[in-house]
Amino acid sequence: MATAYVGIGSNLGEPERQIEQALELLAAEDGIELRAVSTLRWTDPVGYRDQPRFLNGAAEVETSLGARDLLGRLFEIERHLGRERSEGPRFGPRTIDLDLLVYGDSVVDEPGLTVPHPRLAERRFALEPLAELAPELVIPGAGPVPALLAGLQ
Ligand code: PH2
Ligand code: MG
Ligand code: MG
Repeated sequence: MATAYVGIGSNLGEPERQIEQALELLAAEDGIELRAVSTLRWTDPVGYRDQPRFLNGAAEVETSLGARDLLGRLFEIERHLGRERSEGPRFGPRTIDLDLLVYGDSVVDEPGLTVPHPRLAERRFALEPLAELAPELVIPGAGPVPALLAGLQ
């Protein structure tokens, strides 16, 4: 079993509803136990500015799946909830985004799988929910969450 953290975001359609559905689907997956969900917060878009604000949060899961299988389930849930990957700008608007932020103490950088998430350390909208769920968490290869947050301007 591994403890993993999933970043959650939505800024199209009905974000509260899509996030609620995503969490229900995640909890229903074989091999995934939903342990905790952070509060959700509205955040200014990062990376591509001309889009609606995001509703962001994070979830802690306990899983018997490997990182790649867990990521595959996250993609399936995104698809199920109407996420279209082929359209729109990079970092653009999305109905639902489930990102594998951290998988145990794994550091992996392979085609199709990078953990910890490559942009986690620079994203307040992902670090703040993580800090709420696991204030002691050390991001493998990057450092403690509070130190990463303190390093952001
Ligand atoms: N996700 C992005 C790009 N920019 N900005 C905020 N505030 N929240 C997000 O979840 C987000 C973003 C790409 O995944
Ligand atoms: Mg994302
Ligand atoms: Mg994503």
